[in-house]
Amino acid sequence: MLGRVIKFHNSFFFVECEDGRMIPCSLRGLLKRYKRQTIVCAGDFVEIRLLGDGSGVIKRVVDRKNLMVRPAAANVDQIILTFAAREPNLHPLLLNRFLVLAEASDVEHIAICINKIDLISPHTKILDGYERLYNIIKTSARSGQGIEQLRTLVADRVTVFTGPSGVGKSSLLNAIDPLLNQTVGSISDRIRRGKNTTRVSELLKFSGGYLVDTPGFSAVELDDLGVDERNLAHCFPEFKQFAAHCRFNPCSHSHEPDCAVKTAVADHEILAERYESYLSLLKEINERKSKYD
Ligand SMILES: Nc1nc2c(ncn2[C@@H]2O[C@H](COP(=O)(O)OP(=O)(O)OP(=O)(O)O)[C@@H](O)[C@H]2O)c(=O)[nH]1
Ligand SMILES: [Mg+2]
Ligand SMILES: [Zn+2]
Repeated sequence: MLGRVIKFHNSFFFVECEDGRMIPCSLRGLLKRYKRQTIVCAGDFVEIRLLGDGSGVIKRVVDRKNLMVRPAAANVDQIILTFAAREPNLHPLLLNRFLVLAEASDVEHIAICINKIDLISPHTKILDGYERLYNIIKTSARSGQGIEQLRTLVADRVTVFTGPSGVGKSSLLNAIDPLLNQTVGSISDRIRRGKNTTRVSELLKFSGGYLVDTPGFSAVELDDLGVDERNLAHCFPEFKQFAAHCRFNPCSHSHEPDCAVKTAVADHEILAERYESYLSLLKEINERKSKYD
């Protein structure tokens, strides 16, 4: 029988089957040997065998369209990168780091959601210039602003909400559909426990698709996710049309002469802030590399 892994909980993978049943499944011995959770993760399509006691065994994982490593989720259609306008403040370098992670995961649709828009004045400019690069939605889980737009965007897709802790991902899911009932944490809860409010990734049914709430995280090493000095530039889609005209190939767009990307930055065709984030991430990757070489 075929089904889709909805969540991992109490050492069982919960598989939603074609007939609508939810079957707790364990891994077959062969798969278990790998002992790595990404062998099977939320979003995977799997073939299962039913056992007499109502549980099942996962026999095979169907080839994935894509795999997000952090948080682990497979066959994702869309990432909505969520930040807060304030509390916590929005840092462009952190935003660009998350964008690189999103670009590296091979997911077709990437959007940016700026939540807690109720905390700033309507005239405050935020992510000026980014609207040419990504779809940006301004929301408030508190006032309801932008929520209808979010509902439209997530219909019929598997959408993963990522972003730092405390920006309001769980609150947004509840605003989209109160029945989803995700736990929302106050900042003080979070400091007291030193942990995220949301702990596990789970696919939640909504409007022909699924929403995935995820625990916020801050720092991830880019090279752990396979982003190195050669492919970092590919995670900045707006560099592409210029990179073809650099004198050197490959060009790291940092120290080389006649670099068309640097020219585009000087001509304001590429946002200076994006290029600065690129250089910081490149430096970080190279420093880590020389440390381990
Ligand atoms: N003012 C305001 N506060 C909000 C808004 N959305 C969420 N909050 C508050 O922000 C805090 C964190 O919200 P959560 O939804 O738990 O944040 P999260 O991103 O899910 O956090 P993690 O699960 O730890 O990753 C809570 O106190 C919410 O009430 C909003 O639109 N405006
Ligand atoms: Mg949460
Ligand atoms: Zn270049």
